[in-house]
Amino acid sequence: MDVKKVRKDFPILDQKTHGKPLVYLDSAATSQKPTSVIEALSLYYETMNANIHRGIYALSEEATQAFESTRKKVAQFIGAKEERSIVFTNNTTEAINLVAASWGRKNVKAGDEILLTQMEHHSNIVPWQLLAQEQGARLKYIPITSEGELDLSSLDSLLSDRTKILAVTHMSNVLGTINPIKKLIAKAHAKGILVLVDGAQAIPHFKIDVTDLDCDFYAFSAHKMLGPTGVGVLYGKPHILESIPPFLGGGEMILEVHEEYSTWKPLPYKFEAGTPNIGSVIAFAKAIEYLEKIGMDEIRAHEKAITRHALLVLQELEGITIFGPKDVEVKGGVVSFALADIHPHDLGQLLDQEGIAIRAGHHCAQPLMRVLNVAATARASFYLYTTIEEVDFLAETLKKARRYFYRGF
Ligand code: 7TS
Repeated sequence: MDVKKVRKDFPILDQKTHGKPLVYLDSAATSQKPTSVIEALSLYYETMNANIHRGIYALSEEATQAFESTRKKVAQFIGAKEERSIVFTNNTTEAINLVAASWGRKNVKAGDEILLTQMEHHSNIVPWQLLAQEQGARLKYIPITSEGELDLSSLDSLLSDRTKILAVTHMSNVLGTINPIKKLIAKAHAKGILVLVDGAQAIPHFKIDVTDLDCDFYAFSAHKMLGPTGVGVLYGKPHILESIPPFLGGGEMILEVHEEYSTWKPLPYKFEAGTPNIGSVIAFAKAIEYLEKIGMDEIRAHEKAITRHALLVLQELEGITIFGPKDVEVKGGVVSFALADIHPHDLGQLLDQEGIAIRAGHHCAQPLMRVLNVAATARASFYLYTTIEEVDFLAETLKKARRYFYRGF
């Protein structure tokens, strides 16, 4: 993979911020977009804009076809056997809310348990809390080790007779930990427990095959994998999706509406109420094409090299604490850290002055922050366009920041 060549496809990376070249180290929040995606979005509005699934004219047919061809591409990309198992949502958050509301209300009752982990994003906690409060169910959490990996020593008892679902992130957005999802799924299934995987941080960075994993649900967002904002995907096993009620009601998802009741369209349309984000779904196909052209294994190898280098140079800084695993075999391109007692927000601001964009805060993982015993962390996250030079510049600038805070120069 030629990073210099890749970077030419991302026009925003040429930009200056505060007069300095932009060093974008916040891809875990959202990735940048290649020209092919940006152009597809504007081409849609220039040449194809029409509502879908209803027009009988050519323009609408064309838009419908393009929209549905993205569904096919998504299914192929994640190894789903059937296109009807791919539901478009607005984002990962909505995909998880769909499962918690539609599957949850039907299957989770008073006294039942929902198993999460201590490293979940709020998107994979709050929907379950809403469900648990409504149904009188209980939330339990798989703890983490001091290295930031899941502590599976008590898994057998946590997967209890009352557990209905295990909802777990494939990769932590704070620690970078890549969880042993396949093993967790097998363990849960052996006890008849369903598994939802929050794949928001995984699918942009390495090859996923939902059929091989045998997960029941897999949720992710297009905007973290080179696609536009406003598009998410819920993969669900068709027989499970068939068995649960719609999430949102309205146009596009019905067969017939009577005064007192309605009937639903078949999958996946039952779960796609209202006009979707048509142009962005269509442009999302170009993001997948881009990832496939480079190759997910190449992307993973590049990010491993970048992360290994980042761990090496950051660990040399006096007073640094790095949260999460140090072994890139179980860690993606996310490095959270604290530098002495400098507040992460101050660090973020100082880095911004030098053109470096990192994230500082609780990263929508407040329960994890409590486990780590910090209010916030600074976080650098990488993608296929990140260079070794950028990581070196981050380390150098952090060194400067430390001097500035402690010696005033
Ligand atoms: N799950 C994980 C693991 C995430 O990292 C995020 C977003 C979400 C769910 C929610 O995705 P959304 O597209 O629905 O918003 N994570 C981050 C982040 O780390 N910084 O900003 C957003």
